Amino acid sequence: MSAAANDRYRLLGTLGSPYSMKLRAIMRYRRLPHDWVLRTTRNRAETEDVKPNLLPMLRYPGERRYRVDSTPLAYDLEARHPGQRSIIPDDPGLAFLCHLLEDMADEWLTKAMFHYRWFYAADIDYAAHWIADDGFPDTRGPERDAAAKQFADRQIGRMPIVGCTPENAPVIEDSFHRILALLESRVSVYDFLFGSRPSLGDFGLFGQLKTLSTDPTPMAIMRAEAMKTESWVRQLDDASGIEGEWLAPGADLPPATLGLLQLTGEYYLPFLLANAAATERGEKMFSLTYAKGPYSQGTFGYQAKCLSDLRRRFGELSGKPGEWTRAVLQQTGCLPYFST
Ligand SMILES: N[C@@H](CCC(=O)N[C@@H](CS)C(=O)NCC(=O)O)C(=O)O
Repeated sequence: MSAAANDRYRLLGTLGSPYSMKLRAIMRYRRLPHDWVLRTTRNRAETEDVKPNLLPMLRYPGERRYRVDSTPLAYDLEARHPGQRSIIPDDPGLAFLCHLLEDMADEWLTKAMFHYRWFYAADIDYAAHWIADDGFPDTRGPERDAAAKQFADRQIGRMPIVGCTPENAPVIEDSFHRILALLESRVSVYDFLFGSRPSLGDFGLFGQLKTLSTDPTPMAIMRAEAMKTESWVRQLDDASGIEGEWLAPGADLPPATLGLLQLTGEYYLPFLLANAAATERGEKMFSLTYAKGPYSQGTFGYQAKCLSDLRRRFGELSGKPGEWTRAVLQQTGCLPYFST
């Protein structure tokens, strides 16, 4: 059938975009027929009007419009293809914790991705040229350098908006090392956060780590400290051959999963709370102090929504899964952020 038949998903993204890598890996694992298309200067006009203009963009079979935002897209794909290699655990308690870890990866680990990429000279040079090669395929020589520089300048200018400042660097780097150490003790071709099949939480971590395992500085850290995790990232990029099971409801969580939840309670949830409180007070900035040092950034509306969405999901739990989840959140220091 010709491409014009428009009978497959069309996924537009770039190879250096963590959320594009995340959604592509989800679609591969779920065996959803799709075409992966690099978004370049040649096809940019096709998506100029998409709002917000973020990558990845997904066009459904038979439709003309593109949709954005990997998390709601992942859930919508669940609704469209129920029972087909789902990435959401069946047990509501596990599904909630899976969502929490995905949110941490998307909104907190991404700070490590952005920080390493645009802070160190070697990474800036490498990433900017990589992105130019993928997005501006018709540039060569000095023109390619100019495209790379223009993109790097734009991204570096955005660093304070997402909290990637020199003052926040020790906190961001510390959390990256700790996430690696935790994953290293768990992951393999057959081992994931919630069983022997990958979940939305695994794919959230995967997206950020895919980029972090390619940019030179974090790649060197990963190879020195967590090479098995680097192997896992390569494996999860195409897990269409993996067949596994979820953990049984109420079973003990792997220590790495508990550790990641603990880290979420230590870093991510206090960050979300401080952001939401400052947003409510109409303040432009917020700050907090971690064991590794101070952290401050401008308030972010999207992340205020992340906290209310997490609380809504927790509030919807009831019965045994609700009690079990409450106990896990208590054990990992996350509960205070849900019991207001
Ligand atoms: N919450 C969104 C975030 C998407 C996002 O921030 N994408 C980045 C690339 S990884 C982007 O398009 N940034 C705007 C730009 O580069 O112009 C998702 O999960 O898809």
